[in-house]
Amino acid sequence: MTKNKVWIAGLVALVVIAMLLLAGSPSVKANDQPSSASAEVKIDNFSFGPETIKVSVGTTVTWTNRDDIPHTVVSTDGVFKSKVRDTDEKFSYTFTKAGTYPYFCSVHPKMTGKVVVQ
Ligand SMILES: [Cu+2]
Repeated sequence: MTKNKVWIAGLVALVVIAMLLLAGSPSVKANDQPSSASAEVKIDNFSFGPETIKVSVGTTVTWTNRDDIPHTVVSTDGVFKSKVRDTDEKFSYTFTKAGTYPYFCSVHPKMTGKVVVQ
């Protein structure tokens, strides 16, 4: 009987510890997650502004076409590619790896920009 009680007490302690760990893990995860950062690039007057933008890994960059002419946002290395964006239309891409991502507008290839992910 007494041995059984000790065993049960140990089991209960284990369950309590497991529950504490489980309860604690979401907040740990939330702290570890890179804040869902975002950055904006405006397309206006046939240019991307800012032309070079530096962001941290996990950042979602949103391009907004403020021009009255359709544009696209196309990665030079094929990492991302928007459809033709008309006035006030947006395109977003989340950068999950560090690196330099040059891009251009496929309608006007002289329009270029760069996203630097650190
Ligand atoms: Cu364009």
